[in-house]
Parts: sequence; structure tokens; C-alpha cells
Amino acid sequence: MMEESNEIRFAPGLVIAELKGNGREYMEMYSRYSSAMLEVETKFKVLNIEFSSKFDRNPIETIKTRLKRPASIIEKMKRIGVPLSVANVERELSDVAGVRVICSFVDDIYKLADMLAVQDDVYVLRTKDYIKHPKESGYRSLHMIVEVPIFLSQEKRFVRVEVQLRTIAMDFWASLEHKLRYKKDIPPDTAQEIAAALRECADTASRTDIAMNDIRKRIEASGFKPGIEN
Ligand code: 0O2
Repeated sequence: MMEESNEIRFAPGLVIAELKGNGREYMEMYSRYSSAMLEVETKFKVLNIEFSSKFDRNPIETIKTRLKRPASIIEKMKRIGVPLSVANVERELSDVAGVRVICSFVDDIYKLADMLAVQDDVYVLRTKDYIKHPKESGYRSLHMIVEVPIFLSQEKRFVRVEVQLRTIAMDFWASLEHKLRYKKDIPPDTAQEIAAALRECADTASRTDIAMNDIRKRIEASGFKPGIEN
């Protein structure tokens, strides 16, 4: 998902050119998604600070944000067979604004997800736990579709944001797998072997995540508090 993040910063004039129709309407739509994304990113930054004081360590390694490119929006609307319009994009798509939170340990993912979910201005619309139930590819992450209010000069709007929480190991695997997935012209037999090898890598990374999580718990149980790094 976030591969788009480095390419696209909120740049209304630039991105709107690809979307047909009322340019201003799309510009306002992107501006709403941009604000909601910032809102959710800030919430995680605040949680990171609070978590640090409660548990004496930073649970978040990195936060990445991205807005879905117009070309990807157009492609997805075509794929699901819905005519392109601002109202339809806002109704049908949940991943125009994306926030990816890279955590140190698996436990932190669930703690942060719970800490976000209990906030009274955050509505969790959907959660998909690809950590407890990895995808066929081996992909692991916790996905949440949340809705947050944004306050504009004239109105209050609820805007959806896709949140992906994962560990460093899960992110490492997903980034490389995403790059490899676009290699074309691989014969079917080889492709199957590669898919199996990628699943094996994902399982190895997951075992390491679990082992690191256990080591952290053992250290904490021994009374030693790992220092805050940042
Ligand atoms: P992009 O271009 O990366 O943003 P949908 O999102 O509607 O297509 P669904 O089932 O709701 O379908 O989405 P899902 O599978 O819960 O989450 C989709 C996103 O999760 C993907 O975005 C990826 O970012 C990530 N993801 C899911 N499966 C894999 C996988 O096997 N490998 C990797 N590297 N990432 C995965 P998209 O849809 O690719 O769009």
C-alpha cells in the first residue's frame, strides 16, 4: 500500500489532472483525506508518547502515510464496477488515505490498536487480523478501517482511513515481496516454488518476531526496564 507514499505528497494541482470531472470537488476530497490521515498519524504519535511514559519504551518505530494516487483510484473503481465520482469514491473505497504503523513488537500492535479503538472520536468500522490469520501469500499485518471526524471551516465530516499495523519484520517481508510480485514472465512452476519460498520467509520472520517478543517479556519479568530510545 504505502509504496505510493514516497511519490505522492498532497499536491492538489498535480494529482487532480488525472481525475476527470469537477477538479475542485476532487481537490476538496483529497484535502479531506489528507486531513484525516494527519489526524490519525497524530493520534499514533500521541499514543507513542503516552505509551513511553507508561511502559518505559517506544512501541512505534516509524509511521508512514500515503494518499492513493488518482490512477490507482480510477483503476480500483473500474475493477469494482462503480462509476467514478467523488461521492462514489468516498462511499466505496476505504483505503484512499493510509497510515502504516511499524511497531517494535507484536504485542505493541494489539496494545496500540486497542488504545486507538477506545478513543471516543474514532470509529472502528472493520478489523482484519492477518497476524492471527496470515494471507495465503504469508502476508501478516493488522488492518483497521477507522473513521475520524475532521472539522472544516463550515462543517464536520467523517472520513475513512486505512490503518496497517505491523512489526519491522512483517514490514521488511511485505516490502520485498511487493517488489518481487511485479517481476513478470516467470514460468508457472517456478512461480509456485517462489510463492512457497516467500511463505517460508514470512513464517521464519514470524518465528523471529515471536521469539523477540518473548525475550522482551523475559527481560521485563526480570525487573529490568529497557530504556526509551528516542
Ligand atoms: P495498494 O496499492 O498497496 O494500496 P482491497 O483493499 O479492497 O483490494 P481487501 O481484501 O479489503 O481488498 O484488502 P486487504 O487484502 O485487507 O488489504 C489490502 C492491502 O494490504 C494491500 O493494498 C497491501 O498494502 C496489503 N497486502 C495485502 N496482501 C498483501 C500481500 O500478500 N503482500 C503484500 N506485500 N501486501 C499485501 P493493495 O490492495 O495492494 O493496494
